[in-house]
This record gives sequence, C-alpha cells and structure tokens, in this order.
Amino acid sequence: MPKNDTGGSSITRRVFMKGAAFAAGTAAVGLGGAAGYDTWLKPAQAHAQSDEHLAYTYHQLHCGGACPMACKVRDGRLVQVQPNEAGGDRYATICLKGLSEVQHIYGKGRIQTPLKRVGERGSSDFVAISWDEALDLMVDTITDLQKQHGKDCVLVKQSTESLAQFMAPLFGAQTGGNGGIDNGTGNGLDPAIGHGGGYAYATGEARDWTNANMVLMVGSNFLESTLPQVRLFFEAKEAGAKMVTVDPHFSTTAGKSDQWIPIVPGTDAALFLGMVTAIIDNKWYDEDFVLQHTALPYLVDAKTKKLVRDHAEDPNAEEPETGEKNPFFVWDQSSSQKRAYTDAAAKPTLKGTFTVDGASCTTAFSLLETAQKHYTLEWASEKTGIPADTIKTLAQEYACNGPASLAVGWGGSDKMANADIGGHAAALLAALTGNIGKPGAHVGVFVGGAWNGYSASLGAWELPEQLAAATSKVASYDLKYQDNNVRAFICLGDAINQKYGNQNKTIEWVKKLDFIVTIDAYFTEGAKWSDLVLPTTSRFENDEEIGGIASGYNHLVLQAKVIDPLFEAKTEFWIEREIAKRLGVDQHLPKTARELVEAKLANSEDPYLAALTVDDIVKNGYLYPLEGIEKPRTAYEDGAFLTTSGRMDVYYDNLVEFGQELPAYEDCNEAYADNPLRAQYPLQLANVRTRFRIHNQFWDARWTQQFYEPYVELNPTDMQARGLAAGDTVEVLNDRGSFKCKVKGNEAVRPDSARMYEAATSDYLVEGNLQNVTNDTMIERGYALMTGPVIPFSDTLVEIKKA
Ligand SMILES: Nc1nc2c(c(=O)[nH]1)N[C@H]1C(S)=C(S)[C@@H](COP(=O)(O)OP(=O)(O)OC[C@H]3O[C@@H](n4cnc5c(=O)[nH]c(N)nc54)[C@H](O)[C@@H]3O)O[C@H]1N2
Ligand SMILES: Nc1nc2c(c(=O)[nH]1)N[C@H]1C(S)=C(S)[C@@H](COP(=O)(O)OP(=O)(O)OC[C@H]3O[C@@H](n4cnc5c(=O)[nH]c(N)nc54)[C@H](O)[C@@H]3O)O[C@H]1N2
Ligand code: SF4
Ligand SMILES: [Mo]
Repeated sequence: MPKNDTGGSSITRRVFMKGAAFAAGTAAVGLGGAAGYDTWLKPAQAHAQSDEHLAYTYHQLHCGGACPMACKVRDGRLVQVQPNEAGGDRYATICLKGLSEVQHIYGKGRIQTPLKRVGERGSSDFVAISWDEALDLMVDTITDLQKQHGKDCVLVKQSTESLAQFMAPLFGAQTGGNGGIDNGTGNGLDPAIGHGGGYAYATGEARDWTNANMVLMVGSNFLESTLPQVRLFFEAKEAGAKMVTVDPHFSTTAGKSDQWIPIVPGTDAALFLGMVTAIIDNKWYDEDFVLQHTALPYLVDAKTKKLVRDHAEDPNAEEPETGEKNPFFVWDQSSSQKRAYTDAAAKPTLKGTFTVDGASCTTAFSLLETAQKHYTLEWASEKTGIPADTIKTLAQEYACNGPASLAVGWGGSDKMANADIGGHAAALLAALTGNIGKPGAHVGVFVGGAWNGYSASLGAWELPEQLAAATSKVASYDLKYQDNNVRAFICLGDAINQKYGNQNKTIEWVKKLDFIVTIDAYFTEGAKWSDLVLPTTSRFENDEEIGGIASGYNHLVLQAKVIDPLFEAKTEFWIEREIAKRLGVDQHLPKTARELVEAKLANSEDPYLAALTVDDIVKNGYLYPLEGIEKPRTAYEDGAFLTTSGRMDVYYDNLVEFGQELPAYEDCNEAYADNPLRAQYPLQLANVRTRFRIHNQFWDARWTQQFYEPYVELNPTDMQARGLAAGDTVEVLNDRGSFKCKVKGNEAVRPDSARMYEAATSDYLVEGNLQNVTNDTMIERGYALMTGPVIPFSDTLVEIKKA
C-alpha cells in the first residue's frame, strides 16, 4: 500500500508529478500540501449530530450511460455512491468505477493546485502557483501569441468528459477539425444511410434486441464497453435472440454469446463481402426492399462508373442536389426506357445493361454481382480464417432468419486503416436484406446508449458574433506533419496522449509549440509536456448548487453539488468566467452555471425540453426521462433515409477514383497477414477497452487497481516461443518506439497477436507509453471520406521480448 497516499507530507511547493513515484511508495512527494483520501476517509469521530444528506450527480459520458448517482455526504465528505433510482431500475446503473469514486476523487493522481513548469518539458518539474498568477499568465501569453500570429494560432482540444463550453470561442481558437477517432467504420457505413454523422451510431437501440432473432456483434466488446446496458444483452438472449460475436480474441462478450467466431484481425470487410456473395448467389436478398429502398437498381454509366442523373451537378454547389431535384434513373420494365426513380409508375429492373441516350449503362446491382465474383466464400475464408461454411451459414441466418441487428464497434476493426471498406460492406448487408428500420433490425455501433437511444437536443448559450471559434485549416491528426499556424495548445483532458498515435512524433511536434496548458482533474501524460497545469473539479464537486446538465441514455441528468471543490480545484465554468473577465468579455457569459443550464433547456428546439425547468428536474429526483422513450427508438421505420436520393445510397460514385464505388477489399495498413514487416515484428497489437478503466482514467483508483493492473497479454504459444513467464517484464517494440510492462499468458488471445488495454501511460507502466508504438499512418483514401481518415491505432505490428 503506497505510504504517501495520506498526502499532507509535502514540505515544499516544488512538486515532481509522477504517478510511478507514488505507486512505488516513495516518501515525501506531495501534491501541494493538501490531504489525500486516507485522511478524509478516516473513521470520523462519532459526532453527536453529524450532518448527512444525499446529493445528486452523474458520472462518465464515455460509457454512454452518464449513470445518475445518489451520493451520501457526511460532514462535507463523500462517503458513499449509489445509483439514483428516480428513473426506475432500468436507469439505476453503476459499476465498480463509480462506486470507487469515494476513494478515487481523493486519489493520488489529483492535481491539487495550479502548477507552472520550471524544469524541462516532460520532466514533470513544476512549482505551485496561485490561480491569479496562473490565469494571468495563461491569458497574457495567449493574447500575445495571437497578436503576432492570429487568433487561430491557438488550438483547443477537449476530451469527451470535459464540460467546458466556451474555451475555444472565448479565445477565437481553432478546435482541430476532424479528429480521426471512432470514425473508421462510420466513414463507410454512414453515407449509405445518411445516419450516424460518420461515427456509425446505430439506427436503433440495444433495448430493441429483444425483438431480434440474431444480434451479430463484430469488433465490439459490448459487455465491457457498455456497462450501463449489459443487462440488455442478456434480456435479448433470454428473449431468444442468438448472440453471435466475431472477434479475434475470446472477449468477455464472446464468452457470453451463443457463438464466437474468431477472425484474423483487420479482415472484417472480407467477412462481410463473403456474406454479400452468399446472399446474392443464393438469392437470399429481399428483392422488394432492394428495389424500393436502395440505390441498387439505379443506372450507372459503364464508362465513367458514375450514376446517371438528370443533369450534371454544379461542382461549386454547397450541398449536393437531392434526388427529387436531380433524379437518378432506373430501367423501366414496362416501357423499356429509363425513368426517374421517383416516378411512381416506373417498374424498376434489378439487373441488366441497357443503352441509355446512346451510352451503355448497367444497374448498380449488376455491377455488384460482377464485383462480388472475386469475393468467393473460399477467398473470404482464406482472408478471415473463418471456415467457408460458417460464413455461408452466418449469411443465411442474417438474411433469412431476421430480424437481425448488425452491431459493429469502435474499438476493434474500426481502428484499422481499412475500416471504411468494412463499413461500406456492412451497409450492403443491411440494404440487401432489409435488416434496417424494423423492430429488431438495425445496423451500427450500439456501444453507449446516449448515441443510439433518445438523446436530448439541448440548446446553447448564445454568444455574440465576435466570440466564435476559428476554423481549422489542417486536421488535428495532420498538425504534426503539415505546416500550420498552431503555436499554443489548450488541452481539456489528455489530448496529447489520447488523440494521437505514434507518441514520439506527437512529442516532436508538441515540443515545438510555444505554450501548452492542460486543464484536468488528474495529472496526465500530456500534463508533463505542459507549461501550465490547472486543476479542475470532478463530477462530484461544485461551487454552486446546480453545476450542469447532460443527456444520458434516454434521460436528462443534472450535476448538482455533492461536495465543495477539493484541494484548490475549480470548475471549468469558473475557469472560463475568469478567463472571460481577463479578456473583458465576461458580460457575454452566463453569470452562474444554473443560468447556463436554464438556457440550454429554454433554447432547445425540442418543445418538451423548452418547457422544462431546472426545478422540474430537481423535483423529479435530478433526472428526467425524455419524451416517448417507452418505445425503443427505431430510425427509418418509414423507409425514408437521410441520403441524397432518400434511399440507402450504397453506390458511392464519389469514390470511383479509389475503385471504392462498391466495397473493394484492401488489406489494412500494417497488420495484414503477409506484411514482410512481420519478419521483424510478428505480432499485431490490439488496443482495447476494459471495464476497469475509462481510457486514461482510474489508474489511480486504488479500489479497482487491486483487480486490474496494466499488462500486455499473449497467447501461451507466443509466450513459450519467447521464453516468457507470467509476470515477466517485457519490452514491446517496433520502429516507432517501445515500452516496457508486465506480460501475461491468456488462451483468449489469438496467436500472432497481443492485446492490451489502451491508454496505459508511462506512469503506470514499467517504462514508456503504449502510445509509443501505435500506428498513425493516414492513408490517401481516407481524405476522400466523410470525416477524413481514421487513426489506425490497432493497425500496429510489434515484437515482444523479455526486458
Ligand atoms: N492507442 C490508442 N489510443 C486511443 C484509442 C485506442 O484504441 N488506442 N482510443 C481512442 C478513442 S476511441 C477515444 S474516444 C479517445 C478518448 O480520449 P479522450 O476523449 O481524451 O478520453 P479520456 O482519455 O477518457 O479523457 C479523459 C481525460 O479527461 C479528464 N477529465 C475528466 N473529467 C474532466 C472534466 O470535467 N474536465 C476536464 N477538463 N477534464 C476531465 C480525465 O482526467 C482524463 O485525463 O482515445 C483514443 N486513443
Ligand atoms: N469501460 C469502458 N467503456 C468504454 C470506454 C472505456 O474506456 N472503458 N470507452 C468508450 C469509447 S470512447 C469507445 S470508442 C467504446 C469502444 O467500444 P467497443 O467498440 O466495444 O471497443 P472495445 O471494448 O475496445 O472492444 C473491441 C473488440 O474488438 C476486438 N477486435 C480487435 N480487432 C478486431 C478486428 O480486427 N476485428 C474484429 N471483429 N474484432 C476486433 C477486440 O478484441 C475487442 O474485443 O467504448 C466506450 N466505452
Ligand atoms: S464508469 Fe460508466 S458504467 Fe461505471 S458508474 Fe460511471 S458512468 Fe456508470
Ligand atoms: Mo472512442
């Protein structure tokens, strides 16, 4: 047990922040002098009348549940966290991480005072300074830089968990544009549906799986990544849905499924293409749905491969012309001529080549049939390592025993460079079978809940025009490689570690910046590279009674004050107001957090929300159900998709130059089976999530740390081949860098792969950072996609040796 957890032993205001030093139990390292949790948690003296009350907040947003919490506060201290049951037992969810906050909010990773760097960048050598000094320094330095280089020389990047609202507009800073995270599969899936914004949010929610005959889970470990909804998985299973999980590893979800189908990493697109072939060859497709609701009967010019339209599109048009205004065409069976697809009298032909206005045209379906000839079951089997019969049966079950839901993920093949091709093929599966827009039939990422259930469209606080974020000319992931104007970086959370792969390159870039500020409750990897580190509050602390509001899984939930801010931490709202004062624009900001919450309700376009008051929500137990949530959300029940033509536009003629108008298989970037690099680095390193962590958070949560410490896992055969034993320290390396950590053998891990929970930063490993080895190659095609390329974190080969 680390001795110094009690804190209070600090003798100097100069502080070296290094988690590992704490973990090792080194004495006399302090965080600025305030008390640690042991002091707080010491059995209180039996007060005759201790003050005890319940207070309400919500927890993490990354889980998608924003679990509503009822917190017991005794004499000003948090002593117990329980689920808030005001929304009924379906929303009364909590996990070990939430329960452990009683200790973790006092954890040794907390930043206790504003810190100013005095040592070299990366040396973690800081002095404690006052808030006034810190904020003056921040505002002065940034405004100076902006005078020289323009407002957009400041970059603000925000973790999903950060509650800041005004940081970028206050400074007129840029936010980095596309981020390349969680958009791999969505890039390929979403254009076909007009849904998901490039992030593949599912078209329905997991509650509706009880109406499915099959849930096909590919590349998601739902039972660890969506803890607030775990019971929905089991409810579906009990209701008779066959749960099938496709995963290279025997994941927690695979273990609870009816069937586990192991797959070669990075080959999900080949599995889907094999299924498409089986569905076409065996005529398992739903011809009515295909003809009425998809682009597959549209005519394509054989020469240009472009869809035939009424007139050429204006290349300078801001928005693509809808199909209504500029129709696509089908071949009408009755009149043997082209007809607008919108023409109700047209009887579209599915297959064939026709002469249209002197040009040879083929239906998209026929082109698909031809393209699929290459993707035989045997080919798919060879790529994926899945027997051809298994693929065929899977295709038959998905197509013929529906309704079926196809649940793709963000943490598996999404983080491979070829994820978009899999997404595109997934769209074809739904389009061919009609497994979309019906009870039990959905497609997309089901992780979370807030993103596929009902979510509140909260309004915003209106700012004057002069307070607006700048546009970003270079996307975030390109900043380290392309010329750009960024000189200062404000990180709300650990952007430096989490938002970029290939850490050594990130650090090369970051070192060149003039000024870096981190605002976080916990000291992070990125904080080490910062000039200024500012402590913000956890979800439990506030200086006002009402601190914020969030849209969780089908409900609104308030963040009310549980306890006063700990140490010298301040809320992000307070920090933003202080910055605004220094910039002389504070009159444009809400005066209190409550006023901000009120505006978010009142300014909502949703009349249901606009009619709600903060007091209504308080009276209801600090959470409020959204309208109509009794029925699980099902998008596109009317068959009207939010695409150019209003149908499932599965033919992507904007990608003709990449040969991707229909999904054409390409290997992933690095981790493909026969990459010659495997001679040196034979193992693919899968970066996955764990129920014990939210990314880089909870490493210092001692109550959960006892169940889980960071390590890399290998199949026992790979352990043996390297002479490794459980608990050995190993070096994980490739040409980009290396790190050292403990190793464990696990039969669940696929041979020739290694598995590790991402966001293991150097303070919690033996040496170095997982991010040192990850791939950050942005492939050319990615730039033509909806949200730009994806950072292929798991498209990474490594070797592992005894250290
Ligand atoms: N190698 C590798 N890297 C990855 C991934 C991977 O698979 N492999 N996955 C990627 C994915 S999918 C994602 S979504 C990103 C996640 O990256 P982020 O969105 O950055 O998420 P977290 O790492 O959880 O960031 C949480 C940080 O915010 C801090 N924080 C918590 N609450 C607050 C608050 O109220 N205010 C402020 N200012 N800070 C707060 C926490 O202490 C923590 O440092 O990581 C990506 N990075
Ligand atoms: N507890 C917890 N929950 C979280 C988060 C967290 O940090 N902690 N983070 C949230 C965030 S930001 C995200 S993005 C989501 C991610 O949620 P998920 O999409 O469920 O991602 P993971 O949990 O990483 O699980 C990915 C699974 O894909 C498998 N896999 C790896 N490579 C491949 C492949 O090539 N093909 C296939 N088919 N499978 C593969 C892995 O073995 C793993 O089991 O989780 C969210 N929920
Ligand atoms: S970590 Fe996630 S699942 Fe656990 S209590 Fe918090 S919000 Fe809920
Ligand atoms: Mo994510």
